[in-house]
Amino acid sequence: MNRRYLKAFLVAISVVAAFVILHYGCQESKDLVAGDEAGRVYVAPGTYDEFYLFTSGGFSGQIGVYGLPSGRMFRVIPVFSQDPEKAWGYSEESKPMFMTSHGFVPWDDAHHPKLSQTDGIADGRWIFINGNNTPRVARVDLSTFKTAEIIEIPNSGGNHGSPFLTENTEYVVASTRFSVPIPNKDVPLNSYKENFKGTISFIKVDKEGAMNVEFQILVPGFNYDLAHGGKGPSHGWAFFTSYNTEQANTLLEVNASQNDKDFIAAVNWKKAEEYLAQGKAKTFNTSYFRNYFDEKKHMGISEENKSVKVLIPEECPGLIYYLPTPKSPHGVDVDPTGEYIAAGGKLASVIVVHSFSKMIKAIENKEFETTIDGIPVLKYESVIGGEVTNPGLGPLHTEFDGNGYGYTSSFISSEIVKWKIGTWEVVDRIPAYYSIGHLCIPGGDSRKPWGKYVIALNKITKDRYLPTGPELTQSAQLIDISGDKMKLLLDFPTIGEPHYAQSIPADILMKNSKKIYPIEENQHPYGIKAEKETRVVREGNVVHVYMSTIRTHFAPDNIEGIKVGDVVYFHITNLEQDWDIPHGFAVKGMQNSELLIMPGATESVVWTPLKEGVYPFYCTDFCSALHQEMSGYIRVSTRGSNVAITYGTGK
Ligand code: RUQ
Ligand code: CUA
Repeated sequence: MNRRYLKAFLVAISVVAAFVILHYGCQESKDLVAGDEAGRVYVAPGTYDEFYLFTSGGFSGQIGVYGLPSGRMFRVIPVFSQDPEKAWGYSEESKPMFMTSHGFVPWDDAHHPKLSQTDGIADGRWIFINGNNTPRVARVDLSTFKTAEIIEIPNSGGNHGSPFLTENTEYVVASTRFSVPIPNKDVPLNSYKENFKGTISFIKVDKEGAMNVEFQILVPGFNYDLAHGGKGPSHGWAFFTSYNTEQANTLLEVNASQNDKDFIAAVNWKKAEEYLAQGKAKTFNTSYFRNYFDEKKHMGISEENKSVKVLIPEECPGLIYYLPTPKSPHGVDVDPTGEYIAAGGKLASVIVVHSFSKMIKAIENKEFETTIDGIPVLKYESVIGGEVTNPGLGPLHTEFDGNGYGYTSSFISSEIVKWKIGTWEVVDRIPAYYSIGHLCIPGGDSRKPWGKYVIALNKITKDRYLPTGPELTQSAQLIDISGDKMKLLLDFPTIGEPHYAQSIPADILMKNSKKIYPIEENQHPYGIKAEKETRVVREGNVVHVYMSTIRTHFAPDNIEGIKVGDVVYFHITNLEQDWDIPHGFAVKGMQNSELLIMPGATESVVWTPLKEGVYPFYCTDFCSALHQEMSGYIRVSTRGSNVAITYGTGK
């Protein structure tokens, strides 16, 4: 072999070797790194050491996914807000998920993630979360970590008390934060007392997870704040806090803090089902959207609903009762046995714990103080199970450890207070840095808490982190609760403002995690199954590009014949069938986000070129050694040009 050939041969060999090492070697180490990053310690089922933590993004509208005990963030799941990283709300397929009766609403304020449950225990199928501002509930599929459905709530002025569940995820419940005229109409604001009403909604969830607003209950015009479903003996009931029973419509900080007690509404939803079956519900005309993502078509689908069934308490005795509760209550939390219902009175000096069995007796004995709009108000002394004294200032939320203790967050005194169920004595307290809102124990609102940790979800961090301009990070704190004394283990920052969070053993979710979308199941109307099906089709001034990606090229990667003002749809199918090999797509000057297409999926993005010229496009996800080569060109000609459509790769 002469030297020139030898050299060429060696170069060829090393290119191939480098390709093989980078291409496959890289993938291997990527898997390893992913394992390390999770701080993963494999444990036998039942003895859980590792958890997922799902935090609400608050004003970011999304869900943050963290590992525990590391506190490291793995992912942001886009829900109510557009996310250009994942083209959520930018791709043609995801846009329908943002449809509401107010049009396309690309943001919301998300407060309460809630894991689906079976027999009162988190089962790992889905996580629900509320949109507080434009009343909505979303369902995220935990096999894909992707938003699968968003349903709007009609006749609601804001969806804070949501999305809490009944024991077997029969219903997601929701209550209106702000009362409004129902149906909504143009009235003077000072006609609040006569015109404004609240609603409590029960959203049915079917086996596949599909949601439907089954019925609503029309309630007095208070502010409804939080909720929880009953469990065990109290299964069949759901509990909702209210404040502003003064019915003020201005300067609520003063005017809604007058009454000594507001109410927890206890709703007997089994009774509601009977009334529905008897045809007692009124049909209200309204408009609300249900949007769901079809995993086979890879397509969001939007439907408008035009009516909802409404029950009126006056016509439905036994449907709903009020439990007097001091003072502007916020959280309402049911203990693992289902007997105790703890209320966090923002301005109260005690944590009030109602007894479910006493409530049932009081109802049987008609121990009523009064009746409001057909809703009997039970006597406080008749329903009270106990009071935790000295709970700190501003008690908000309670979670349980399954060993007989409640843990309550106190916002003003910025601490977690641990108390014993039954004796109501405070046994421990730990400061939170700073201004704790919600708190979360893995399974801590279920029938079987996993315990081990409590996570404090803090509003303010002051001096705990490096400054980042006018706004500082929000944070969570991990606290060990396995011993008698709570022990602070770790601070970690969170995305957006964490309101509530939910946590579940990692093993339960890991085994269901989806790795790819099988290409043979891809039913996207613009999807393709193989590279030979790629094509560019002109229909007037609309151009459909059926494109494929696979390491490491696009097909087609050269396109000519596009004209200024064309509406160009890129429908890109990722033909990969390997885990964790998405490809990205971005065009210079495209007035849109990138696409990030999962293995086996099809996604579309629309572009209207405004100027003639040549436009590069490329893959945005570093997918392999030759990722930088994964690119192409589009030639855009003037509107009147007669350049024909041509396309290809490697021609
Ligand atoms: S809230 S900090 Cu929006 Cu659940 Cu209580
Ligand atoms: Cu495909 Cu980078």
